Amino acid sequence: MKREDLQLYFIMGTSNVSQQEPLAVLEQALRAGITMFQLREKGPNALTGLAYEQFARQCQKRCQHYRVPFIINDDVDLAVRLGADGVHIGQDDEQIAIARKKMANRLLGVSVHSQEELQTAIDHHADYVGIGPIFATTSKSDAQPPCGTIFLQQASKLQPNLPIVAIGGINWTNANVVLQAGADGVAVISAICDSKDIEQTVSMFKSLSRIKK
Ligand code: TZP
Ligand code: MG
Repeated sequence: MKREDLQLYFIMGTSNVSQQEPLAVLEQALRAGITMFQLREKGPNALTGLAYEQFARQCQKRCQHYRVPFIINDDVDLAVRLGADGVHIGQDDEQIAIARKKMANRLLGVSVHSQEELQTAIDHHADYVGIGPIFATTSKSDAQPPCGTIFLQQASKLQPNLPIVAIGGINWTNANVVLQAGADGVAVISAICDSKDIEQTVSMFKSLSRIKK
């Protein structure tokens, strides 16, 4: 994968937005320059079945238009069926080995929280790993406590060739901390979903990552 694609990784599901149509939020984020998108449809009112699949296809179409990789959270079979660019799985989702096999040469991202999980992800040829929650987050109901940047720093030093994205409570005022700690980019939900000016928010994030380079 191109590690620059992790620069500003936007994650969204229909429950993350209330003021606007989810697709309108995605469209604005894409137009403003997000570099990767993950559909993460979770929560009590999450779309299921056909409605979920149709929504996923609409998101995919928009990502294709902007040539931004379209990633699906957890659902490896849907990712394969849609021909998504990749899937992102956690430690509780479909086992990494099975996901790797099903995704063939498409992207596989894995959330890791320890050296052991990091090594397992590498052994199974994950394309990138996600590390977090770095800061406190309200966007994931079962999130672990914030882990800070120590493990992120260790992982980026130990695995300089592995693309790493940091996640959890990241906004444009604290993003520098994780970029300095070695992340290739930031994955965000609320920073974009709750923004009153998505174009400006995206620009601010992107100017930070340019400073790092
Ligand atoms: N995984 C770890 S924290 C998190 C996920 C999906 C939520 C990130 O959302 P936010 O709003 O950017 O803190
Ligand atoms: Mg998961």
